[in-house]
Amino acid sequence: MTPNNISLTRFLIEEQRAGRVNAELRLLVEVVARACKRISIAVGKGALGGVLGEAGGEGEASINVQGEAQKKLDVIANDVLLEANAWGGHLAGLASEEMDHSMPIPDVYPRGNYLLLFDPLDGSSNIDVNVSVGTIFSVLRCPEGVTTPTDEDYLQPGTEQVAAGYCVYGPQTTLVLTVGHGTHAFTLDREVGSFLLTTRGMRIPEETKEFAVNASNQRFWEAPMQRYVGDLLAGKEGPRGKDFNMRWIASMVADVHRILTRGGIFSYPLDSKCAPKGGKLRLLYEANPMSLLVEQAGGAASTGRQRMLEVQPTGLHMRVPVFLGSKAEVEAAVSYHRSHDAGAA
Ligand code: AHM
Ligand code: MG
Repeated sequence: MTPNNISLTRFLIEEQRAGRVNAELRLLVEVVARACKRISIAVGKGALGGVLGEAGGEGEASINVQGEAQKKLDVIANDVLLEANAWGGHLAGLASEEMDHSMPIPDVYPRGNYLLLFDPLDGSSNIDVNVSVGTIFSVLRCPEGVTTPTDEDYLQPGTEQVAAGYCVYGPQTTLVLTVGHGTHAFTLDREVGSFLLTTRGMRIPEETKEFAVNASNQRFWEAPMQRYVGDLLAGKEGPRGKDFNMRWIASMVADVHRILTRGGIFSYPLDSKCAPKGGKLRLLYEANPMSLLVEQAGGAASTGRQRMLEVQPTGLHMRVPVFLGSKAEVEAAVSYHRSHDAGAA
């Protein structure tokens, strides 16, 4: 039950009255939320909708700009978001994890002042096994005087985001949103078809006893990460003096949703396999929007060496190491990197 029956629409109108969003940004968020409802329906149909498996014809997998085989639902979710956002007049352009380059809004439609970036279906390796996946999005201002934005116009640090969010398609479909004034969760009422506010002002506990990492990469990690996780695993008897629990869903959206709900630290560190690319996760489509949501809920986000939101992007598909979640634990992970680097220097 929602305490006040506040729909996303009403929430945004109240934010607009309070001067925290303008009409254009309100429309933008509503359009993204509507697209997420459509994606949620497609994900929910699974095998019945013929949407499972890889995109492309028999024997010819469709490969995206990341060099990864696309799932059918990756392509469907991308198309839904492109189609929904093209015509409303609120955007100047869009960029997607699934597309080589950004796309200006077609000339036939009016262009607005915002840029929308998204990972249409994050964690898509989980689709076929019926585990939660999600959509992540980030909103930037189109630079002053630019009418036809190109890739360079999207290379803004995360501090410039005016809104960010994700929608997790799990047992419930939940949209988590920030417009820079707290992080709020809305659950999809499937009978009514609208998102209802279920948590206003999410807060991540500062301390935690839970960490998330793909431990199968352990032998490829850098020395400070080896030491950090070694100390977590040593538990009560080790230098941290407490036992830690571990969780790894392999869907960033689902792992971050757990952390926003009950605390924890999420990490995808640098390892020798992903080092040539800079990391595994993408700065603009994954790390930045999640970092803004986490900071707005009282948590912290870092590459291990720098506050995530201050990283200057050098490319649309730039990758970074990621540590985010409960503030004290992120600071602990950062301190292992700091002392390692100081020793090395
Ligand atoms: P994707 O955008 O191609 O789905 O990849 C991102 C996902 C994250 O959701 C998740 O945290 C990570 O990749 C899982 O990686 P791994 O399979 O190495 O554990
Ligand atoms: Mg992703």
